Amino acid sequence: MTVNAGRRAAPRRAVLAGAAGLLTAVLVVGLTTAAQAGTTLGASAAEKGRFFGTAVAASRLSDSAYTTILNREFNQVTPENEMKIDATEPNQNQFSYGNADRIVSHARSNGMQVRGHTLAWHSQQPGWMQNMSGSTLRNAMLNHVTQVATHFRGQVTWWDVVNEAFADGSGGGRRDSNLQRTGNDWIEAAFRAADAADPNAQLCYNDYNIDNWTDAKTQGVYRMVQDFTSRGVPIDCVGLQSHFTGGSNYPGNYRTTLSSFAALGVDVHITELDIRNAPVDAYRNVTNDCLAVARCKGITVWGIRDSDSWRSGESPLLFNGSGQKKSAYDAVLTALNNGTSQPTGTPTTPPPTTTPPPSGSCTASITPGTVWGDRYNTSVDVAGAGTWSVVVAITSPQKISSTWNGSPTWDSSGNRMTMRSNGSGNTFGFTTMTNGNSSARPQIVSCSAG
Ligand code: G2I
Repeated sequence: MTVNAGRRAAPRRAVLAGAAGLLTAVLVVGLTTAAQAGTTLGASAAEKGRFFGTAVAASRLSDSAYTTILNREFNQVTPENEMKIDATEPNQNQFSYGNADRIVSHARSNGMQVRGHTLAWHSQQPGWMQNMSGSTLRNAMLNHVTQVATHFRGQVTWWDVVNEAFADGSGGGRRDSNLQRTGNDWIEAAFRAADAADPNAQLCYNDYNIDNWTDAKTQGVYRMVQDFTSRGVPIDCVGLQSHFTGGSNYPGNYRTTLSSFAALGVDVHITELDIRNAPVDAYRNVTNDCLAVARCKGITVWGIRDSDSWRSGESPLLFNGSGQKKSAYDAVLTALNNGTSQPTGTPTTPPPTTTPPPSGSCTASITPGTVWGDRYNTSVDVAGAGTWSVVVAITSPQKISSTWNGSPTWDSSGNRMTMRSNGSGNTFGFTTMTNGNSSARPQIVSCSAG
């Protein structure tokens, strides 16, 4: 754990120093022309020690209406497609950085930080990579990570090292892909290669549908990050893409998800925010949730105007096609201006490796135990409270057959167990009979203190 924290201490200082610089600039402006402070998304976020960014397409940099908004409102950019594998290595070992370099250059000359997106992904692979497998693919992937992270060394603040590696659905496991088939350690191998190529970049895992804390996919990513931080795999941050649509709405427990990841000792970023029809409430809630979590360092929207969006038909962004601010823009800016400040003036104090959970709640994390043919063990560690009750959901027809170090009660379906502390410490465990379903795994529903 401390290996991880120590390794990332220097880049973290660099990021905060950058934010502090922005803050200083904003404060100086504020002293001279007070009306300027907090009147744009980027300036207001910087006052709170955070970034507010957008995805940028190189093809739009020649559109002055676009760059006017970009330069005025945002202090962070993510190239929307230009750093993907098919763009940067279209032929094996022939690297192509023109469009990505144009975005980086624009960003840096306008004081914006850059998020690199993305070094390793099952999608947008060039044809030569799609046809590879095994150690040939593993080596090609690692070479790609090394080459690209080296090219942008010193220019990219954060890298989405690995993107979208977990499966949707109930299992909480990895997505099948050619990369996954090279071995389960492909993700940590990519992080180690990125770390070696650019030790000062902040290294992130990025995914969608990891917004709802009780979803199996969220829990699966959480367990991976927990495993990485405990073993010293170099990871600094988790990106929640947060593409909210009718089928994947803003969840009421979003803040719990942010704070739970943060409690693992990583920063959290909202990396690709867009919301169908741009409802004011959801945009406000997302902003407030980020501001409520000290390690939520910033928000990136996935495009500037609705017409720039990958799903423009849903009008999910903060500016309309004419570049005018929408109601959601006002809601976000107001939330930013009213929000919690980050201690940007003291950037050298490292943040704690665990963040206290919100009062009245606690954090429960699952560690898988021994698996037999017909049953398996699970243990749960509770942090943030001395006395607690944890609700665990089981997937029928699985059934919990025995428990230890806690006092269980059951709901009428038998699929939910509430485990209360009984003075035996902060770790409890149980055995689950698979009853024919060997893939489902228990999920934490909630953790309440007291
Ligand atoms: O799908 C939305 C996002 C989900 N998370 C990862 C992001 O990287 C992803 O972004 C989208 C871009 O917004 C799209 O612009 O990723 C798509 C696939 O990479 C992008 O679409 C691609 C089209 O598939 C290509 O046909 C097209 O040439 O955009 C390219 C450039 O317009």
